[in-house]
Amino acid sequence: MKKDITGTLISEAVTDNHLKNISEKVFRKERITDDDAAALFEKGSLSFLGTLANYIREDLHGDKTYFNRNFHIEPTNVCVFACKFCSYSRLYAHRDEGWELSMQQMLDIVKSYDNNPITEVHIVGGVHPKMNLEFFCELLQKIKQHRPELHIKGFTAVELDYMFRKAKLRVEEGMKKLHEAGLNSLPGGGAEIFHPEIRMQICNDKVDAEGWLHIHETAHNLGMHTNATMLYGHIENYSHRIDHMRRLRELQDKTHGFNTFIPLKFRNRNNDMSDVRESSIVEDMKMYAVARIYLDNFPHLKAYWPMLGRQNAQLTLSFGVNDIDGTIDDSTKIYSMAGSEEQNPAMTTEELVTLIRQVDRTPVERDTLYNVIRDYSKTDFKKEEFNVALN
Ligand code: V47
Ligand code: SF4
Repeated sequence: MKKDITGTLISEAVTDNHLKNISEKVFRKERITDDDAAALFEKGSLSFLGTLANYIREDLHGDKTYFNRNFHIEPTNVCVFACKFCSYSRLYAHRDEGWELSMQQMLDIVKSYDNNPITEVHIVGGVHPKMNLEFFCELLQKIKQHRPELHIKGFTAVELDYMFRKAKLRVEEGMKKLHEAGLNSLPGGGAEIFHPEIRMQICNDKVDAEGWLHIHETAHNLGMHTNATMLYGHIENYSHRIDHMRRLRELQDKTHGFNTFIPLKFRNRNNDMSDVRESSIVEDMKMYAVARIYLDNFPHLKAYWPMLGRQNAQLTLSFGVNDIDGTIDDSTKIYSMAGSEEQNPAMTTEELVTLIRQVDRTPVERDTLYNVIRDYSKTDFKKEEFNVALN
């Protein structure tokens, strides 16, 4: 019923034939082409894109908006690479300005959550020349010995590529070792923009698109799930974004191993691209909406609230997003150092629930693999239980 009304309204309101065709494809649940995606970016109004993306989102998930309880460990910000957009890393030569956590310090962080019902630890950091595969296998084993049920989502394809090359192992061998040591899934970082025209200019010395995709495919073949990101809103154009999403959609057709796509808005403070203007909120919402429409085989679209800010994260829930990541804590520095308003990105479960309810969506706590931990639409939930002021 809802589909008919929305579909008819859209068809009547849109005068451009190409956009009209795209909307009809969406309501027929047909895949859109790269040309269609370009037309959406170039000609689609915000309200048109929002309507299509929200239609898909509600068809897949209704009002449900997922979050999880997680914490981050950032082992180091010392990095052998020098990505131009990165505000966070310090080169090895300047390691005295950075940090390096010892195995014990990282285990102490894990232990500090002993009485906390978190379900996931997210481990990601710079590429330190001395933190190798063996070190991380031992870390994973020790975390699992201490808390076997904790899901470990760790290491970008950039960190993994370097670790495996240093250990002189094929990706398949290295990944198997980490999986056996306790690694459950991979985060989506390091993807940036796959197209070489842009990748060469912003991060020419780290793993390329083919390497990134091969690492994720290998993880999928081992039965692991992974996420995918795209760093947008800098020097790339729409065709680069579409190329990036096309490569992801093709791999997903093959493996079905991706859980979530996470567009990451470029922030321009304290890095070598500070002269590049940040995208507007309108552009951000368009990005989320086109991603939701184009990536028809990705079950979830995530807005990472520490990067966007809380109110903008609320807005994304009308542009295709059905996940706003987790409670996190104040240990993640990658965005605060790049100029995000969230200098101490921590939200309690109560605050996350309130944030989602404020825009009339239903909060659902999930684990990393989207199994439901608690559905806040159920009758055991008392509204007064969570009524937290958010600023
Ligand atoms: O790959 C670095 C990005 C990523 C900047 O999988 C920047 O659940 C904007 O991938 N402006 C790492 N972005 C973080 C990441 C991530 C985050 C949250 C959840 C998940 C997940 C993954 O951060 C890097 C890079 O694309 N980044 N600097 C910057 N100045
Ligand atoms: Fe290193 Fe990652 Fe920063 Fe690039 S984005 S410099 S790989 S920490």
